[in-house]
Amino acid sequence: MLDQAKGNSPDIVIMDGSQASSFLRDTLTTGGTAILRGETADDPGLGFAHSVVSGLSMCPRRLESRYLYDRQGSAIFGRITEQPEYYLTRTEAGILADNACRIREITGPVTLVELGSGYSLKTDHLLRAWLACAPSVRYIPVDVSEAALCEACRIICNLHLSARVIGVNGDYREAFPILREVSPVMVVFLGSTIGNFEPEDESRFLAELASSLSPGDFFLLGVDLAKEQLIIDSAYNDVAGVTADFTRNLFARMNRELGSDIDLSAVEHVARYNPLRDQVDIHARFARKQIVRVEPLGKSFAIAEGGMVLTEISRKYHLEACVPSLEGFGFETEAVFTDERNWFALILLKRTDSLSESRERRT
Ligand code: SAH
Ligand code: AVI
Repeated sequence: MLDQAKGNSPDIVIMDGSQASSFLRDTLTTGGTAILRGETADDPGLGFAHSVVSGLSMCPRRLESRYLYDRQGSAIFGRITEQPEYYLTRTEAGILADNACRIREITGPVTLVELGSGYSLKTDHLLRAWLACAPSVRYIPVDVSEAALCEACRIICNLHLSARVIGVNGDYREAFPILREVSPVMVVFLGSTIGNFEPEDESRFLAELASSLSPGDFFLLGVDLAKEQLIIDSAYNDVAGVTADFTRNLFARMNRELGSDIDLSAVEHVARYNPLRDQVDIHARFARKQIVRVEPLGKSFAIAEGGMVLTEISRKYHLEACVPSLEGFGFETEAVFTDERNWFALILLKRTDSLSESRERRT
Protein backbone atom coordinates (compact mmCIF):
# COMPACT_ATOMS: atom_id res chain seq x y z
CA MET A 1 0.00 0.00 0.00
CA LEU A 2 1.12 3.52 -0.67
CA ASP A 3 0.85 5.96 2.22
CA GLN A 4 1.87 9.56 2.34
CA ALA A 5 4.77 9.78 4.79
CA LYS A 6 3.29 11.50 7.81
CA GLY A 7 4.45 15.06 8.26
CA ASN A 8 6.89 14.85 5.37
CA SER A 9 7.04 16.26 1.88
CA PRO A 10 3.97 15.18 -0.15
CA ASP A 11 6.36 13.86 -2.81
CA ILE A 12 7.48 11.05 -0.50
CA VAL A 13 5.48 7.84 -0.55
CA ILE A 14 5.99 4.76 1.60
CA MET A 15 5.48 1.43 -0.08
CA ASP A 16 5.84 -2.27 0.54
CA GLY A 17 8.78 -4.26 -0.81
CA SER A 18 6.51 -6.02 -3.34
CA GLN A 19 6.04 -2.75 -5.21
CA ALA A 20 9.67 -1.82 -4.92
CA SER A 21 11.19 -3.27 -8.03
CA SER A 22 9.01 -1.57 -10.64
CA PHE A 23 8.90 1.69 -8.70
CA LEU A 24 12.68 1.61 -8.39
CA ARG A 25 13.09 1.25 -12.13
CA ASP A 26 10.59 4.03 -12.91
CA THR A 27 11.96 6.40 -10.31
CA LEU A 28 15.53 5.92 -11.38
CA THR A 29 14.67 7.01 -14.90
CA THR A 30 11.96 9.61 -14.31
CA GLY A 31 12.96 11.02 -10.90
CA GLY A 32 10.92 11.28 -7.71
CA THR A 33 11.35 10.23 -4.13
CA ALA A 34 10.10 7.16 -2.34
CA ILE A 35 10.65 5.20 0.82
CA LEU A 36 10.47 1.45 0.23
CA ARG A 37 9.43 -0.49 3.29
CA GLY A 38 11.50 -3.68 3.46
CA GLU A 39 10.39 -6.91 5.07
CA THR A 40 12.37 -6.22 8.21
CA ALA A 41 11.25 -2.62 8.62
CA ASP A 42 10.16 -2.29 12.20
CA ASP A 43 6.58 -3.23 12.91
CA PRO A 44 5.89 -2.29 16.51
CA GLY A 45 5.89 -5.87 17.54
CA LEU A 46 7.09 -9.34 16.93
CA GLY A 47 10.55 -8.94 15.34
CA PHE A 48 11.69 -6.87 18.31
CA ALA A 49 9.89 -9.15 20.81
CA HIS A 50 11.55 -12.31 19.44
CA SER A 51 14.95 -10.64 19.40
CA VAL A 52 14.60 -9.54 23.05
CA VAL A 53 13.43 -12.98 24.18
CA SER A 54 16.31 -14.64 22.37
CA GLY A 55 18.89 -12.13 23.73
CA LEU A 56 17.68 -12.24 27.34
CA SER A 57 17.72 -16.06 27.22
CA MET A 58 21.44 -16.02 26.35
CA CYS A 59 24.22 -16.26 28.85
CA PRO A 60 25.71 -13.64 29.03
CA ARG A 61 22.62 -11.59 28.10
CA ARG A 62 22.70 -9.35 25.05
CA LEU A 63 20.36 -7.30 22.87
CA GLU A 64 20.65 -6.56 19.15
CA SER A 65 22.04 -3.08 18.57
CA ARG A 66 19.79 -2.35 15.55
CA TYR A 67 16.91 -1.88 18.02
CA LEU A 68 18.70 1.09 19.57
CA TYR A 69 17.42 3.11 16.60
CA ASP A 70 13.75 3.93 16.87
CA ARG A 71 12.64 7.57 16.39
CA GLN A 72 13.93 8.52 19.85
CA GLY A 73 17.15 6.48 19.51
CA SER A 74 18.04 8.08 16.18
CA ALA A 75 17.45 11.53 17.67
CA ILE A 76 19.64 10.70 20.69
CA PHE A 77 22.37 9.33 18.41
CA GLY A 78 22.20 12.65 16.55
CA ARG A 79 22.93 14.41 19.87
CA ILE A 80 25.82 12.00 20.60
CA THR A 81 27.49 13.10 17.36
CA GLU A 82 27.46 16.69 18.65
CA GLN A 83 29.15 15.90 21.98
CA PRO A 84 32.70 17.27 22.31
CA GLU A 85 34.03 13.83 23.34
CA TYR A 86 32.52 11.99 20.35
CA TYR A 87 35.26 12.73 17.80
CA LEU A 88 34.16 10.15 15.20
CA THR A 89 31.52 12.12 13.27
CA ARG A 90 33.44 15.40 13.21
CA THR A 91 36.64 13.68 12.09
CA GLU A 92 34.97 11.66 9.34
CA ALA A 93 33.05 14.72 8.12
CA GLY A 94 36.37 16.58 7.79
CA ILE A 95 37.88 13.73 5.73
CA LEU A 96 34.81 13.70 3.49
CA ALA A 97 34.85 17.47 3.04
CA ASP A 98 38.51 17.34 1.99
CA ASN A 99 38.25 14.34 -0.32
CA ALA A 100 34.73 14.05 -1.79
CA CYS A 101 35.79 15.54 -5.14
CA ARG A 102 38.78 13.20 -5.34
CA ILE A 103 36.48 10.24 -4.59
CA ARG A 104 34.13 11.34 -7.41
CA GLU A 105 37.12 11.61 -9.78
CA ILE A 106 38.05 7.99 -9.03
CA THR A 107 34.55 6.51 -9.20
CA GLY A 108 32.92 8.55 -11.98
CA PRO A 109 29.14 9.16 -12.01
CA VAL A 110 28.05 6.11 -10.02
CA THR A 111 24.80 5.72 -8.06
CA LEU A 112 25.28 6.18 -4.30
CA VAL A 113 23.77 3.55 -1.99
CA GLU A 114 24.31 4.35 1.68
CA LEU A 115 23.88 1.68 4.36
CA GLY A 116 22.85 2.85 7.84
CA SER A 117 22.45 6.36 6.47
CA GLY A 118 20.69 7.86 9.53
CA TYR A 119 20.10 11.56 8.85
CA SER A 120 22.57 11.44 5.88
CA LEU A 121 24.26 14.62 7.13
CA LYS A 122 27.85 13.75 6.20
CA THR A 123 26.69 12.37 2.86
CA ASP A 124 25.95 15.91 1.73
CA HIS A 125 29.69 16.29 0.98
CA LEU A 126 29.41 13.42 -1.49
CA LEU A 127 26.12 14.63 -2.98
CA ARG A 128 27.61 18.09 -3.60
CA ALA A 129 30.72 16.59 -5.22
CA TRP A 130 28.51 14.45 -7.47
CA LEU A 131 26.28 17.40 -8.39
CA ALA A 132 29.31 19.55 -9.17
CA CYS A 133 30.13 17.11 -11.98
CA ALA A 134 26.67 16.23 -13.35
CA PRO A 135 23.15 17.71 -13.30
CA SER A 136 21.70 14.88 -11.21
CA VAL A 137 22.63 12.20 -8.68
CA ARG A 138 20.93 8.92 -7.75
CA TYR A 139 21.00 8.35 -3.99
CA ILE A 140 19.57 5.31 -2.19
CA PRO A 141 19.81 5.57 1.61
CA VAL A 142 19.06 2.37 3.58
CA ASP A 143 18.13 2.44 7.27
CA VAL A 144 16.02 0.56 9.82
CA SER A 145 14.98 3.83 11.40
CA GLU A 146 11.99 5.06 9.42
CA ALA A 147 11.99 8.39 11.24
CA ALA A 148 15.64 9.18 10.40
CA LEU A 149 15.25 7.94 6.83
CA CYS A 150 12.15 10.08 6.12
CA GLU A 151 13.80 13.14 7.62
CA ALA A 152 16.96 12.57 5.54
CA CYS A 153 14.99 12.10 2.29
CA ARG A 154 12.93 15.21 2.95
CA ILE A 155 15.99 17.36 3.63
CA ILE A 156 17.95 16.09 0.63
CA CYS A 157 15.02 16.59 -1.74
CA ASN A 158 14.54 20.15 -0.53
CA LEU A 159 18.25 20.91 -0.74
CA HIS A 160 19.02 19.23 -4.07
CA LEU A 161 16.01 19.49 -6.36
CA SER A 162 17.54 17.35 -9.10
CA ALA A 163 18.52 14.44 -6.79
CA ARG A 164 16.65 11.15 -7.34
CA VAL A 165 16.25 9.67 -3.89
CA ILE A 166 14.84 6.30 -2.93
CA GLY A 167 14.97 5.41 0.76
CA VAL A 168 14.92 1.75 1.72
CA ASN A 169 13.50 1.23 5.21
CA GLY A 170 14.87 -2.07 6.45
CA ASP A 171 17.97 -4.10 7.17
CA TYR A 172 21.19 -3.48 5.21
CA ARG A 173 20.89 -6.84 3.48
CA GLU A 174 17.51 -5.95 1.99
CA ALA A 175 19.30 -3.50 -0.27
CA PHE A 176 21.78 -6.08 -1.58
CA PRO A 177 19.51 -7.42 -4.39
CA ILE A 178 19.05 -3.84 -5.64
CA LEU A 179 22.80 -3.34 -6.13
CA ARG A 180 23.00 -5.20 -9.45
CA GLU A 181 20.04 -3.22 -10.80
CA VAL A 182 21.69 0.12 -10.07
CA SER A 183 25.30 -0.73 -10.98
CA PRO A 184 27.64 1.10 -11.53
CA VAL A 185 27.35 1.95 -7.87
CA MET A 186 29.31 3.01 -4.82
CA VAL A 187 28.09 1.52 -1.55
CA VAL A 188 28.82 3.95 1.27
CA PHE A 189 29.05 2.71 4.87
CA LEU A 190 30.10 5.56 7.14
CA GLY A 191 30.50 6.27 10.82
CA SER A 192 32.44 3.06 11.61
CA THR A 193 29.05 1.38 11.90
CA ILE A 194 30.79 -1.77 10.66
CA GLY A 195 32.47 -1.80 14.10
CA ASN A 196 29.08 -2.56 15.66
CA PHE A 197 29.18 -6.04 14.07
CA GLU A 198 30.68 -9.07 15.80
CA PRO A 199 33.69 -10.27 13.75
CA GLU A 200 31.80 -13.24 12.26
CA ASP A 201 28.83 -11.01 11.30
CA GLU A 202 31.26 -8.55 9.74
CA SER A 203 32.79 -11.35 7.63
CA ARG A 204 29.37 -12.56 6.50
CA PHE A 205 28.33 -9.00 5.65
CA LEU A 206 31.48 -8.31 3.60
CA ALA A 207 31.22 -11.61 1.72
CA GLU A 208 27.54 -10.99 0.86
CA LEU A 209 28.23 -7.40 -0.11
CA ALA A 210 31.13 -8.39 -2.39
CA SER A 211 29.04 -11.02 -4.13
CA SER A 212 26.09 -8.61 -4.56
CA LEU A 213 28.30 -5.98 -6.23
CA SER A 214 29.37 -6.18 -9.86
CA PRO A 215 33.07 -6.09 -10.83
CA GLY A 216 34.22 -2.46 -10.95
CA ASP A 217 31.64 -1.23 -8.39
CA PHE A 218 32.95 0.72 -5.40
CA PHE A 219 32.68 0.47 -1.61
CA LEU A 220 33.50 3.46 0.61
CA LEU A 221 33.99 2.37 4.22
CA GLY A 222 34.54 4.57 7.29
CA VAL A 223 36.48 2.99 10.17
CA ASP A 224 37.46 4.35 13.56
CA LEU A 225 41.14 3.61 14.26
CA ALA A 226 42.51 2.18 17.51
CA LYS A 227 43.96 4.92 19.71
CA GLU A 228 44.67 5.89 23.31
CA GLN A 229 42.19 4.31 25.73
CA LEU A 230 41.24 7.57 27.45
CA ILE A 231 40.12 9.18 24.18
CA ILE A 232 37.88 6.24 23.30
CA ASP A 233 36.52 5.77 26.82
CA SER A 234 35.59 9.47 26.92
CA ALA A 235 33.78 9.24 23.56
CA TYR A 236 31.46 6.56 24.96
CA ASN A 237 31.05 8.19 28.40
CA ASP A 238 30.27 11.81 27.55
CA VAL A 239 29.94 14.14 30.50
CA ALA A 240 26.43 15.29 29.46
CA GLY A 241 25.21 11.70 29.72
CA VAL A 242 23.81 11.53 26.17
CA THR A 243 25.34 8.11 25.45
CA ALA A 244 23.83 6.86 28.71
CA ASP A 245 20.44 8.10 27.47
CA PHE A 246 21.04 6.22 24.22
CA THR A 247 21.60 2.95 26.11
CA ARG A 248 18.62 3.62 28.40
CA ASN A 249 16.38 4.30 25.40
CA LEU A 250 16.61 0.65 24.36
CA PHE A 251 14.85 -0.27 27.61
CA ALA A 252 12.46 2.65 27.26
CA ARG A 253 11.61 1.27 23.81
CA MET A 254 10.95 -2.14 25.40
CA ASN A 255 8.56 -0.41 27.82
CA ARG A 256 6.84 1.42 24.93
CA GLU A 257 6.55 -1.48 22.50
CA LEU A 258 6.72 -4.65 24.60
CA GLY A 259 5.10 -3.58 27.88
CA SER A 260 8.36 -4.50 29.69
CA ASP A 261 7.67 -2.31 32.74
CA ILE A 262 11.35 -1.67 33.47
CA ASP A 263 12.25 0.96 36.08
CA LEU A 264 14.51 3.10 33.88
CA SER A 265 16.13 4.74 36.91
CA ALA A 266 17.66 1.31 37.64
CA VAL A 267 19.41 1.13 34.23
CA GLU A 268 23.05 2.29 34.33
CA HIS A 269 25.27 2.78 31.27
CA VAL A 270 28.65 1.01 31.45
CA ALA A 271 31.01 1.50 28.49
CA ARG A 272 34.64 0.43 28.56
CA TYR A 273 37.31 0.12 25.88
CA ASN A 274 39.32 -3.09 25.98
CA PRO A 275 42.59 -2.27 24.14
CA LEU A 276 43.56 -5.94 23.96
CA ARG A 277 40.46 -6.64 21.87
CA ASP A 278 40.26 -3.18 20.24
CA GLN A 279 36.64 -3.09 21.30
CA VAL A 280 34.28 -0.96 23.40
CA ASP A 281 31.72 -3.09 25.23
CA ILE A 282 28.56 -1.22 26.16
CA HIS A 283 26.38 -2.75 28.84
CA ALA A 284 23.29 -1.82 30.81
CA ARG A 285 23.81 -2.63 34.46
CA PHE A 286 20.68 -3.06 36.59
CA ALA A 287 21.11 -1.25 39.92
CA ARG A 288 18.04 -3.06 41.29
CA LYS A 289 16.38 -6.38 40.62
CA GLN A 290 13.86 -6.21 37.75
CA ILE A 291 11.26 -8.42 36.19
CA VAL A 292 11.35 -7.68 32.47
CA ARG A 293 8.19 -8.59 30.57
CA VAL A 294 7.87 -9.25 26.85
CA GLU A 295 4.08 -9.06 26.66
CA PRO A 296 3.49 -9.91 23.00
CA LEU A 297 5.12 -13.31 23.63
CA GLY A 298 3.89 -13.79 27.22
CA LYS A 299 7.46 -14.13 28.65
CA SER A 300 9.24 -12.58 31.63
CA PHE A 301 12.86 -12.51 32.72
CA ALA A 302 14.25 -11.87 36.20
CA ILE A 303 17.40 -9.76 36.20
CA ALA A 304 19.22 -9.64 39.54
CA GLU A 305 20.72 -6.52 41.13
CA GLY A 306 24.03 -5.93 39.32
CA GLY A 307 22.88 -7.96 36.29
CA MET A 308 24.48 -6.89 33.01
CA VAL A 309 23.01 -6.84 29.50
CA LEU A 310 25.32 -6.18 26.52
CA THR A 311 23.62 -3.62 24.26
CA GLU A 312 26.37 -2.85 21.76
CA ILE A 313 30.01 -3.36 20.80
CA SER A 314 32.09 -0.83 18.92
CA ARG A 315 35.26 -2.25 17.40
CA LYS A 316 38.30 -0.18 16.46
CA TYR A 317 40.65 -0.91 13.56
CA HIS A 318 44.34 -0.96 12.58
CA LEU A 319 44.79 -0.02 8.92
CA GLU A 320 47.69 -2.49 8.48
CA ALA A 321 45.35 -5.39 9.29
CA CYS A 322 42.04 -3.98 8.08
CA VAL A 323 43.00 -3.17 4.47
CA PRO A 324 44.41 -6.65 3.60
CA SER A 325 41.44 -8.24 5.34
CA LEU A 326 38.99 -6.22 3.19
CA GLU A 327 40.95 -7.18 0.07
CA GLY A 328 40.51 -10.81 1.06
CA PHE A 329 36.76 -10.45 0.46
CA GLY A 330 37.20 -9.48 -3.19
CA PHE A 331 38.06 -5.80 -3.13
CA GLU A 332 41.12 -3.89 -4.24
CA THR A 333 42.11 -0.69 -2.47
CA GLU A 334 41.81 2.47 -4.56
CA ALA A 335 42.65 4.99 -1.83
CA VAL A 336 42.83 5.46 1.93
CA PHE A 337 42.01 8.91 3.34
CA THR A 338 42.76 9.82 6.97
CA ASP A 339 42.78 12.92 9.17
CA GLU A 340 45.97 14.53 10.40
CA ARG A 341 45.82 12.73 13.78
CA ASN A 342 45.20 9.35 12.11
CA TRP A 343 42.10 8.83 14.23
CA PHE A 344 39.68 7.77 11.51
CA ALA A 345 39.98 6.40 7.97
CA LEU A 346 37.86 6.31 4.83
CA ILE A 347 38.82 3.37 2.65
CA LEU A 348 37.78 3.41 -1.01
CA LEU A 349 37.63 -0.11 -2.44
CA LYS A 350 36.74 -1.53 -5.85
CA ARG A 351 35.13 -4.95 -6.43
CA THR A 352 37.65 -7.13 -8.24
CA ASP A 353 36.84 -9.01 -11.43
CA SER A 354 36.67 -12.40 -9.75
CA LEU A 355 35.82 -13.46 -6.19
CA SER A 356 37.33 -16.94 -6.31
CA GLU A 357 40.95 -15.78 -5.96
CA SER A 358 40.12 -13.64 -2.93
CA ARG A 359 38.16 -16.47 -1.34
CA GLU A 360 41.28 -18.67 -1.63
CA ARG A 361 43.45 -15.95 -0.09
CA ARG A 362 41.06 -15.63 2.87
CA THR A 363 40.96 -19.34 3.72
N1 SAH B 1 25.78 6.77 8.97
C1 SAH B 1 25.39 7.68 10.03
C2 SAH B 1 24.57 6.99 11.13
C3 SAH B 1 25.33 5.99 11.94
S1 SAH B 1 24.34 5.37 13.26
C4 SAH B 1 26.61 8.30 10.62
O1 SAH B 1 27.72 7.92 10.24
O2 SAH B 1 26.48 9.20 11.46
C5 SAH B 1 23.96 3.78 12.61
C6 SAH B 1 22.78 3.84 11.64
O3 SAH B 1 22.58 2.52 11.14
C7 SAH B 1 21.47 4.24 12.31
O4 SAH B 1 20.83 5.23 11.54
C8 SAH B 1 20.67 2.96 12.40
O5 SAH B 1 19.29 3.19 12.32
C9 SAH B 1 21.21 2.18 11.24
N2 SAH B 1 21.17 0.71 11.44
C10 SAH B 1 21.59 0.01 12.51
N3 SAH B 1 21.46 -1.31 12.30
C11 SAH B 1 20.93 -1.44 11.04
C12 SAH B 1 20.57 -2.55 10.24
N4 SAH B 1 20.73 -3.81 10.68
N5 SAH B 1 20.08 -2.32 9.01
C13 SAH B 1 19.91 -1.02 8.54
N6 SAH B 1 20.23 0.06 9.27
C14 SAH B 1 20.75 -0.13 10.49
C1 AVI C 1 26.79 3.95 14.98
N1 AVI C 1 27.99 3.54 15.72
C2 AVI C 1 29.16 3.53 14.84
C3 AVI C 1 28.21 4.24 16.98
C4 AVI C 1 29.57 3.82 17.58
O1 AVI C 1 30.37 4.72 17.85
O2 AVI C 1 29.82 2.63 17.73
C5 AVI C 1 27.10 3.96 17.97
C6 AVI C 1 27.32 4.55 19.31
N2 AVI C 1 27.02 3.98 20.43
C7 AVI C 1 27.33 4.76 21.44
N3 AVI C 1 27.88 5.85 20.97
C8 AVI C 1 27.87 5.77 19.63
